[in-house]
Amino acid sequence: MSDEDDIILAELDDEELVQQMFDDLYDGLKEEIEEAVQILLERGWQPYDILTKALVGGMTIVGADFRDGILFVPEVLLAANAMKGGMAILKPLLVETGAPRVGKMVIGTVKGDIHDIGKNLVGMMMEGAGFEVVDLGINNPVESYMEALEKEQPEILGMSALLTTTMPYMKVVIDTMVEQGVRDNYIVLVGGAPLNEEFGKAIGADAYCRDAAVAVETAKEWVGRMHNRKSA
Ligand code: B12
Repeated sequence: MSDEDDIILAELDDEELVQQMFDDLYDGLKEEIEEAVQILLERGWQPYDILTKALVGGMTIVGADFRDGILFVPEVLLAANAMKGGMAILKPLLVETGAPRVGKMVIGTVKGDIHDIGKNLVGMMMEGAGFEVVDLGINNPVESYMEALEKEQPEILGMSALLTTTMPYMKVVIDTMVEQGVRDNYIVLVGGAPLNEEFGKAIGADAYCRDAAVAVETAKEWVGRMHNRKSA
């Protein structure tokens, strides 16, 4: 094509390419995002840096314009789809092979909520750190969590919520765990943009994690403590 807008990604320097990825993510251009991710990998970028600097960075811009009514659901879905394309390339690279199993996590987005990008990112990073991850997907009622805990016997339960209207559902799950006498058998980690530490404490979670990197650190710390407690 001789279109003057037709940019050749491989000819951009790193900074320009990341800027272009912000634009392409904004426009929901999955193939371009995938190509750019490959280029950055070839240039020696760490998968985690591509994820956080280019993909999450771009999604932050999308998020701001969605909030301000400049973008609408269909556009954001396309952006999310483009982001997932990039994440799919990075996933096997973030998931180290042969890493000793550190623990197991069941993770899912709560009932009424279909946001899953953040949850998927946490799952990927946890796998990369050597955890086995069982992903329950989106829109999970309390029953799915309880069944999965019983069946999978993980050390950790992770819940994600992106809406102020769905985040209180995390408490429904924790209260049910308490009622059934199993709360103390698990480490409960919660996350999602509208949450904060105070909310995590108020609903009885063990920790709120603001991002996937903190989730990994927190999970390792708590699993270490749990094992020490069991062997004491
Ligand atoms: C993408 C998106 C969508 C996409 C979701 C696609 C998908 N597959 O996920 C679509 C278009 C479907 C969507 C729909 C809606 N959305 Co929306 N969406 C977003 C957006 C722009 C980005 C979210 C995202 O993916 N962020 C990137 C990831 C990487 O970040 P993250 O999710 O926060 O996750 C990180 C941390 O929070 C943490 N974390 C997350 N989960 C967990 C779990 C655990 C266990 C741990 C430890 C950590 C952790 O780690 C993650 C990685 O670092 C946000 C804006 C925003 N600022 O968040 C709005 C936003 C969340 N959406 C919003 C709204 C209102 C909606 C709709 C109701 C819109 C509508 N009118 O229909 C619907 C709701 C549908 C539903 N029932 O769930 C509002 C919520 C406002 C509120 N106060 O509740 C927001 C804040 C936008 C806004 N400002 O208005 N949305």
